[in-house]
Amino acid sequence: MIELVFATNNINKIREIELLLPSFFKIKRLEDIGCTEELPETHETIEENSLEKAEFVAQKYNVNCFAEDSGLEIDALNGNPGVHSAHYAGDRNADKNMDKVLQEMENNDDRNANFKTVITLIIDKVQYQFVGTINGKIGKEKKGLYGFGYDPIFVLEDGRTMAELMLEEKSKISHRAKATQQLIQFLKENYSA
Ligand code: ITT
Repeated sequence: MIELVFATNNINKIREIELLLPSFFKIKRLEDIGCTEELPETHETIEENSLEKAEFVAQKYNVNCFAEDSGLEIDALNGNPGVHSAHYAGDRNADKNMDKVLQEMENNDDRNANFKTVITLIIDKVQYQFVGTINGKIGKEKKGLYGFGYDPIFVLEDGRTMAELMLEEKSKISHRAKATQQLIQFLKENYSA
C-alpha cells in the first residue's frame, strides 16, 4: 500500500483521479493532514507551479505527495490562458473565464487548443513529473453539463465537448488521465511490493 497526499483544493481533480487509482494506493486529502491553506502558484509555467505546490506540501507537512497544475492552451492566443487558466477573467469563475476566451476567439479561424496537466510526485524527497495533453478545438459556444472549468467550450475530435462526457468517460481520456496513468505506472514499477 502506498500512501500519498494529493495536494489540491480542487474537488473535481480529486474525483477524476480517484476513479483511476488502483487499490494499492491510499490517497489522503489536504484536510486529512490539517492543511487548509491555498497552495502557492507564483510561477509563469504549469511545470513550475506544479512543482511549487508539491514542494510546499511535502516540505511543510513532511509527507510523500503529488500535486498537479493544469490549463487550457490556445494556439491563436499564444498559449493563453495556460498557466493563468484558473483566474483568467480575474477571479475563480469558470463562466467568466469561458466568456473571456469566447470573446477573444470571436473572429479567429484557428481554433486549435490543448489541455495540459503536469503532475509532480515527491516521494522519499525525490521529485518526478508526468505530463498529459489532449488536443481539441475551441467551440463557438458553451455546450454540456459535466466536468468543470473550460470543459463546455473544449471540442473533442468526435465533435462533443469535454462537458458532454460523464465523469467516467472524461477520467479515462483526458489530459489528467494521461498524466495519472504515467504516475500509476511509475509507482507500480518502483513502489508496489
Ligand atoms: P489546485 O491548484 O488546488 O490543484 P486549481 O483549481 O487552482 O486547484 P490549477 O491551478 O491547476 O488548479 O488551475 C487549473 C484551471 O485550469 C482550472 O481552474 C480550470 O479553469 C482549468 N482546467 C484544468 N483542468 C481542466 C479540465 O479538466 N477541464 C476544464 N478546465 C480545466
